[in-house]
Amino acid sequence: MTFTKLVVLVVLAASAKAADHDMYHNCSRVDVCSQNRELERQERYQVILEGAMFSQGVASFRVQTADGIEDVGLNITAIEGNIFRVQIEETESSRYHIQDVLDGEPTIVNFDDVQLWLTSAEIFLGSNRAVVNFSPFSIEFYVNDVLTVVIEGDRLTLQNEELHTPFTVGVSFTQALHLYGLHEHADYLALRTTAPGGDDPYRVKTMDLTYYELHSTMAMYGAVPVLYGHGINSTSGLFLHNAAEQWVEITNKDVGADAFFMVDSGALDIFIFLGPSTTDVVRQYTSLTGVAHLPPIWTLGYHQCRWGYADQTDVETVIADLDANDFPVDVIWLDIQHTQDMKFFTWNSENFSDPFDMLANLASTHRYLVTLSDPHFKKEEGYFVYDEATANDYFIKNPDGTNYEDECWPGTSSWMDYLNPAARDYYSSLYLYENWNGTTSTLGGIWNDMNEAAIFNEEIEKTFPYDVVHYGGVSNRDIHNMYGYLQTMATHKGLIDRDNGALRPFILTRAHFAGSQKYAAFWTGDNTAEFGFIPISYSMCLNANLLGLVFCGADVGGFFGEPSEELLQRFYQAGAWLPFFREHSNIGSERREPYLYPEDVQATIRETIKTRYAHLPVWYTLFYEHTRFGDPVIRPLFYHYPNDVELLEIDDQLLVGQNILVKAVGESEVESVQVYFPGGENEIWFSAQLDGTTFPGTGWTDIPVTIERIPVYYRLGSIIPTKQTSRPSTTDMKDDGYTMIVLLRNDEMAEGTIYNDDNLSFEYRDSQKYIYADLSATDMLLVISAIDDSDDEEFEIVIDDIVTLTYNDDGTVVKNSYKHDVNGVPLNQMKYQGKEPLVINLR
Ligand code: NBV
Repeated sequence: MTFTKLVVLVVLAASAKAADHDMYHNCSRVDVCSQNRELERQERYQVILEGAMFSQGVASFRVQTADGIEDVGLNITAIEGNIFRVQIEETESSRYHIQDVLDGEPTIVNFDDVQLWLTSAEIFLGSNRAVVNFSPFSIEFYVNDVLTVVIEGDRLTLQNEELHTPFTVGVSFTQALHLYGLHEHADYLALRTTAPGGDDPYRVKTMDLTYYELHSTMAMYGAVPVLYGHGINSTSGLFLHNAAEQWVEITNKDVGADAFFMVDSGALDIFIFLGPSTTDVVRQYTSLTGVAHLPPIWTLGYHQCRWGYADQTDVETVIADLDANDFPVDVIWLDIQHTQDMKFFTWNSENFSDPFDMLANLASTHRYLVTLSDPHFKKEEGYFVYDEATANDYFIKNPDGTNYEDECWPGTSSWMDYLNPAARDYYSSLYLYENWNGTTSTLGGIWNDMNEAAIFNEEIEKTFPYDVVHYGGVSNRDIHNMYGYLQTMATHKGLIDRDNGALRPFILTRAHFAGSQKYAAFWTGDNTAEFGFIPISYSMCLNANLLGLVFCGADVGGFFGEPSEELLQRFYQAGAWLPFFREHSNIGSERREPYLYPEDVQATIRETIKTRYAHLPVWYTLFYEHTRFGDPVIRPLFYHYPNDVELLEIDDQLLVGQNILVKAVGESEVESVQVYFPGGENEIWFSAQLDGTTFPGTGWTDIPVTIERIPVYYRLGSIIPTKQTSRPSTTDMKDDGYTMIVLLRNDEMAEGTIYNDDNLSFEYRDSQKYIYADLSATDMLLVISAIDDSDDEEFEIVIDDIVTLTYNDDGTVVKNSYKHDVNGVPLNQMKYQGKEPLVINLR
C-alpha cells in the first residue's frame, strides 16, 4: 500500500467524527495563551508628556513602564475614511512588520485639531476624536462624543525577544451588544463569552482542523484578526495588522464587550474603524485590505466537484450525465489525483494522458475545469519543480538552514517559501501555458488546498512548527497566518500573466487571511454530512462577508460522511444562496452527482440549481457593487436592520444584497420553520414563488416547508433582475433577455440596480466597459438609467418580461406579467444600451 493510500484510509476511516482534542492544543498548552489568560489588570505603562509630538495626521508619544526602564513609542495616525491607526512598539524593537496585506499604503489625513493637556491629549478627526490618557494609560475613541472603543493600557504587555515578540492588549467596545468577526471558526455569528473554566478563547491561526466541530473556538483554515462591535446606535471595529497566532478572550457584558488579544509575535498595529454604521465599518475595513475583483461569471454557476474524478472519461461522463439530466453546470473539478504521484504541475500519464483533448471537450460544452494545486512539493530529484526550487533556494528552512521537510500527499516534501519574492515569481511562472504542459484557458481556475500549511505530522498540530524560517530569516511565528495568502497572491499573478492580463482569474483557497479577497474565493473546508453543518455554513459565510471575504461557500452535501437524500437536498437549497456553490465529497464516500438519485430528489436539486442560475444577474450585480464599494454580497439581518435587538444573533438566515431573504433549513423532517421577517410592519416580504403570499416585517413567523424548497422572499420596493430561460451553462445564457420582478405598493416606487459586461475580462475595470444602471418602477412605468459614464457601447440590457406584484393595503396582491409595452411593442425590442434612459410604459 502506498503511503498516500494509507494516509487516506487512516484519515477517512477514523470513526470518531470529532476533532482530536489531544492533538490540537488548547489554551493551556500554548504559551502565549496559558501565560497571559489570567493576566491581572494593572498599570504597567504611562505616557510621558514631554515626549508628545504632532505632525499632520500623526501623533507620537513616548510611553514608559512605571519603573521608567522600558521605552516604548506610541503612534496614532488618522487615516482617510474615519479610521485611526495605533502602533505601539519598543524603541529598540525586533518586531516584524508584515508586508503585502494592505491594498496600498493607507492615506493619512490631517487631524482637525489637537489639544494637549497635562493628563491627556485629544486628537480630533471629523466628528470623532481619540483621547490618549497618560496615567493610567488608555486610548479612548469617541464617535460623535460617545465613548465607543477603548484600547486598555492595563492589559498591555510587550515582550521583545529575538524572533519572538509576544504582546497582549485589551480592547473594549463600550457600546456593543455583540461582537462579530475573528474569522474563521465554526461558531455562531455573534461571538460568545469565553472565560477561564469555560470555552477557550477564540484561537486565530491557520490550521487544518480535521473533523471540525460545531460551535467551537478552535482554530481553522482561515485567520482574520478583525472584530466589529455592534450596538444600537453605532458599529465600530478593529483590524490587528499582524499575522501571528492569536488567542482572543471575549467577555460580553450587559452593555459593552471586551476583547483581550494574546498575540504570539509581531507588531502591535491596530486600525480602529469608527463607523458609525455597519456599512461604514465594512467599507473602512475593505478600503484598507482591498476588495475582490469581479469573478468571471462562470464561477457564479454550479460547480461539480469530487475528490475522486479519476480520469478523463470520468470528467466527460459526469458532464454528459449532468447535461442529459438537465442540471445546469459550469465547472468540473479535479482533486489531487490528476497529478502524477502528487507532483503538482504534472498530469497523471495514465488517467489524464491527453489533457488538451479533455479541455477541448469541456470547452465545446462551454464548461471549465479547476484543478488542485498545493504548496508542498515532492522531494524527488528529477521532479522539475523540486529541482528548480532547490537549486534556487526557494523552500522554507529549518532553523539550522536546511530545507524543512515533512510528510504530505507525495510523501516527504518541502514547502515553497512564498515570502520570498523570487520564489513567488517562480511559482507564478509555473502556471504559464508554456510551463505547465497540457493546459489551456479552459482550465479556468486553481484550487489552493492544504495551504495553512497542512502537514501530515500530528506532533506539530499538522501545521508548520513555530520555528521554521522563511525568506530573510523571518520566523514562522511572525507570518504563519499569511502563508496561504502569499500562495494565492502568487497563483493569482500566475493566472493573470498566463493570459497576459486579459482574463479574470479564479482561485479557491482553503487558508485565508485579511485581504485574501483580492486574490481568491474560499470555502469552509472539510465539513460533515450532518444537518448542523448547513446553518453553520451561513454563519461562517456571513461573518466572512462582513470581513471582505465575499466569495464564500461550503461543500454541498458535506465532505465527510454520507448525506441522506433529505440532507443532500437541504444542502443544495442552502448552498445555492451562498456566493460560491459547489458540491464536493471525499474519496471514501459514495458518488453523489445529482443524477444518481431518484427522480423526486433530482427534481428538487434541478429546481434549486435553476433557481441559482435565474438569479445570476442579482449575484453578478452584487459582486460588481462589492468591487466598487466594498460591501458584502450576503449580509446578516442586522446589516440592514441595525436597531432591531431581536435579530442580532440570527445566523441561519441571510440577505442576498438587500432584497432577498433566505432561511436555511438545517433540521431533519421539519414541517415548518421559524422565519424572522425584519423591518417592521411596512416592510413586506413576498414569497419568491410569486404566489402572492406576503409577510410583514414583524418578526418570527412559523412557515410551513416541504422538501421541495426552503423559504426565500423578495422585499417590497425592490426590483429583482433575473434570467428565466433555462440553459446548460452561464455561457449559454449570455444573450438571454431579463425578467424583471417588480415588488410594489400602489403609488410607491420600486428600485434596483443592474450590471452587465463581457463576463470574463478586466475591461470593466481597465476601460470602463460595462453597464451599471438604476432600475426604478411604478406599477406602469419601468425606467432604466445609467448610474455613471461607463463606456458601455458593446452591451445592452434586453428585457423579455416584466412581472409586477402589487401589494394593496388590505394585504391582497395583484400580479401582472408584461411582454409588450402600452403600444404593443415587444419589450425585447426596446433595448437599453447605456447612455440614454430606457422608459417602458406599460399603461
Ligand atoms: O485533496 C483532498 C482533500 C480535498 O478534497 C478537500 O476538499 C480539502 O479540504 N484535501 C482537503 C486533503 C485531505 C483531506 C482529508
